[in-house]
Amino acid sequence: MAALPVIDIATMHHEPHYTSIDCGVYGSIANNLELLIPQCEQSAWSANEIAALREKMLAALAYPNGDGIGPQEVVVLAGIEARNAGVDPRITVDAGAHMFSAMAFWNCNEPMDVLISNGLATMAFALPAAIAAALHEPERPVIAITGDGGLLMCLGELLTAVQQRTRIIVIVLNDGSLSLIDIKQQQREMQPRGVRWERPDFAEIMNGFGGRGFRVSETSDYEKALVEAFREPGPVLIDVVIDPHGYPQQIKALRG
Ligand SMILES: Cc1ncc(C[n+]2csc(CCOP(=O)(O)OP(=O)(O)O)c2C)c(N)n1
Repeated sequence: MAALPVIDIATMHHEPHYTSIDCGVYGSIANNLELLIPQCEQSAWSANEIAALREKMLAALAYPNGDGIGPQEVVVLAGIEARNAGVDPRITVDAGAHMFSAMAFWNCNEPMDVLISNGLATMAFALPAAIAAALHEPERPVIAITGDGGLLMCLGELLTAVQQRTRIIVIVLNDGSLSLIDIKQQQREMQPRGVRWERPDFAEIMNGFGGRGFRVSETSDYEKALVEAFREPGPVLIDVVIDPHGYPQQIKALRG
């Protein structure tokens, strides 16, 4: 890790566990930044250097091709089909191995275009956050990107989404596992314990709640489901049976 001074800029002082702070600036972030920025030197980084670094990071995070649909493909195709449909969805992202592809490969333009529980990183965030975002701005579609474990923790909220007629698309990356924890167990050479199950059929569950559910395991079916989903006014769920084999490599690239 690089030995660099850490400046903590936050609304409130809270000692983070992942670093030690050399200097803290607390209070209104906007006001404090306004005061600080004029005192800072221009960054020595050029726009080209930043772009090259970004490309390098994305290439390192690329999800390796396998037998089925991978998480990177899930995220990238959702972006392409949104553009084809002429919409600019907000996304919400859950906690788990799927979040790395969501955060790396979704392009956004404005603050609040992507909502994630950062730091606390709680599971079962993406679906309720998507409902709240859709109620806040009903015309703008919201995509909730979640793992099957996170969705199982808040399944009843699918009914809330139906009752409230929210314009949300829940994309569940269904791998029948708490992959992030499963991988940590494997890294420690432990037996898999309490982290795997038969992949549930979330499309059936969504249909049972009165929403629209699709279950896909082929790229072409996923694309068709996305086209339908962006046409729907009410909530849709796309249950994507994914190939999780590349998660360990991706996590290694990110966390070392
Ligand atoms: C409420 C809560 N419980 C436990 C955790 C610890 N945790 C982080 S990721 C994860 C597994 C997530 O599994 P899943 O939703 O299936 O996503 P995947 O890792 O398979 O992509 C767990 C248990 C957490 N972040 N939040």
